[in-house]
Amino acid sequence: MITVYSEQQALHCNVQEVLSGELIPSFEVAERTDIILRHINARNLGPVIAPHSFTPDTAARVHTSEYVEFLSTAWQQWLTTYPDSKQAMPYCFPVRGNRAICPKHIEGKLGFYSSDLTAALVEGSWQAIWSAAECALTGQQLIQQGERSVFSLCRPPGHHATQDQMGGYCYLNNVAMAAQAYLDNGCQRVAILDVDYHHGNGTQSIFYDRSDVFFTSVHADPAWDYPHFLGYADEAGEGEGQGFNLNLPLALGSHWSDYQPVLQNAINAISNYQPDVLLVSLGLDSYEQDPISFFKLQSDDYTTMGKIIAELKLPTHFVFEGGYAVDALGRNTVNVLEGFKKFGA
Ligand code: Q9C
Ligand code: ZN
Repeated sequence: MITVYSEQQALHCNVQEVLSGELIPSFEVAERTDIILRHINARNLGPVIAPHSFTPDTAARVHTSEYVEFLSTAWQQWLTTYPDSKQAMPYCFPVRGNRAICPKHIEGKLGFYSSDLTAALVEGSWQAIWSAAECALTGQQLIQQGERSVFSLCRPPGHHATQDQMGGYCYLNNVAMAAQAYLDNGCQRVAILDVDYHHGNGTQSIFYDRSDVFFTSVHADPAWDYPHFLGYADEAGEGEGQGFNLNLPLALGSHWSDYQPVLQNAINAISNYQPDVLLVSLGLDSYEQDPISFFKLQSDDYTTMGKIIAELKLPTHFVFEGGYAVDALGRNTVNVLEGFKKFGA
């Protein structure tokens, strides 16, 4: 299996987040992809290649062009206002009863284009964000050229990013950009399976009123964990998209024995949809030792997860999302990919 990875992604570093009332170093660190690369090489998963170049207008297929323009220029705008600052972070948001007008001041713009205080921008962020998108889009090209499976080792992750909001460590929605690119290049139907511990609220909202992308997600009950305001079981899609969104929330504390039958429901729904290609939002934060999450999956369970996904016998494009137990992240990620490779085909 080919892995697509860019060293530029490490330029998004030394970021802080607000967690439990404190400003702390972000759990979303560059070491996450380093350890995965080490395991990919040690276990001979396959070649690791750099992404091809794409122009930012590709992002405007799923994001607003104003948001993409903002992301690419926000750091410079922030520095003009706060010359010695190391990090741009929002503090004020357009909430219930507010106007949907983008302010002129950078501080207002940051809030307008954010959903929370866990997606700060630093000097190298845009280069990393765009490189991650290129990793996803290069994976899409490889699959459409005939590869049966590809791993886009994207960082920062993407599934919490909506049409025009960053949040949850996410800026551009890598998996959504890839899904749109499949459709723009001849596919009729794309399925997205999101196994990150957190609901993929950004991906869901981007495709919520469409039938050409089927989104299904197994995640922590939003009544009890992030992203808090989306991810309930009754969100089934709207308009044309009615019936093409399937949320499968699980209680905090769920083990593989709880997870596996629900994952199988998602797999059956994907099979019925008969997509041309399967995208997997591959988050490993369902692991028992994850520092910010509350499922109880063990390392061997990820091998089984890969095997279950392989049973669909679809061209499969894995896109990396969350997972913060850094020491085990390489093992767990490659377990999924190896499980897919060994038991699939
Ligand atoms: N107490 C991804 O996994 N903080 N993002 C939640 C809950 C934000 C996770 C804190 C977690 C974002 C891609
Ligand atoms: Zn997550």
